[in-house]
Amino acid sequence: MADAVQTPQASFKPRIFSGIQPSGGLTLGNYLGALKRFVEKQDEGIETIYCLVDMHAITVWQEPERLRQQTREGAAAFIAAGIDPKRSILFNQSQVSAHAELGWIFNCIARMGWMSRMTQFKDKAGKNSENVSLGLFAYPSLMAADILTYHATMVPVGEDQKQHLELCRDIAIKFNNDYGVNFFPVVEPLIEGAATRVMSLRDGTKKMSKSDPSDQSRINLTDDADAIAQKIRKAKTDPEALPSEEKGLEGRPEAENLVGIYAGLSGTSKDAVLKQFGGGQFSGFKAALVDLAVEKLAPIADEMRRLLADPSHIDAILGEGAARADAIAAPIMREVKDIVGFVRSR
Ligand code: AQP
Repeated sequence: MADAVQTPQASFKPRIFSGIQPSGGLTLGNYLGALKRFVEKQDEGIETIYCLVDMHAITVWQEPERLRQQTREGAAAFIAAGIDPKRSILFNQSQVSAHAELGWIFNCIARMGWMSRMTQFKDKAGKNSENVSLGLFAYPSLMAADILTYHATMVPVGEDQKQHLELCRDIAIKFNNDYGVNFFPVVEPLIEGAATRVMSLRDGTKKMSKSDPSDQSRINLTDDADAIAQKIRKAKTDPEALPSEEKGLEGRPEAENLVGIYAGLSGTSKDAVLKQFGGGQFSGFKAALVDLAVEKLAPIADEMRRLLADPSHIDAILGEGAARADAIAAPIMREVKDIVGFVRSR
């Protein structure tokens, strides 16, 4: 997108940043596409910074008390899923001012045309684009700021965020070229695993989303065993038996989705799942998927409930995380201000 020539990259320390919006309760899509992989990256020993992006959440209306609750619930989900707030930095975006400051500078780097091509904006704005917030339009430039204010080099995300990450790369390249510096890394998206795009349980062509009006379309991380079982049993399928190879899933979005969810939860591939279940009916496969989903997700929901009983403990974790995040971001922001030409007292 950026037409300028990229300057050679200085070497940047490997560092991971990613975030999730507290715009509702987290779903199985957030878990398989993002959270589960956040934990894997932490456990690989890479420096990891994870964020509840509450400033992104208010790009669409959020009831203030619900937003607070959802932010704590999101933090509880991170910890219950295996994020250790000592090994990773875990915080909420609005507590570190660098995100907003760099977001504004990037609003002045990114081009209107780049933003207009963002499919997520088009999907979310629909036919109502004159009436949505300016923040929703500028969402990807704040996202670029989230990442680049830490000089993060890798960003684990689900498939739906690929285009935003390409834009983040374009913003870094344009900033570096406009100011003749080699300051921001060109980030690498990490879109990996069998479940990078988990689809709605009611419609295999639509992404599973926390803001879908139908609760039956998703599995929430707070769902209990009964709700998980009921949603999987009712999940849309087709009348054919399961194929024995992955290519047999072509044109069968609901079947592909359930096989992908099984593979994501069990840490295998779709092919491996089909070797085990191919040729069988959905009823048997769904029963196995219920058992697997309950085995993996029920302990997370239990731990979330335990953590949420003490909101002040969660707030303290987020506060400590924010202080650690700020210690990385603030010196980078000072350099940005110098590069841009802002006067600041030393
Ligand atoms: N269905 C999904 N499959 C795989 N990955 C997914 N992610 C979200 N949904 C799926 C990944 O979760 C991370 C956080 O996403 P987000 O909450 O910041 O925003 P989103 O992608 O817009 O998620 P939702 O659930 O659809 O939220 P709403 O409904 O509020 O817009 C990202 O890495 C994303 O890829």
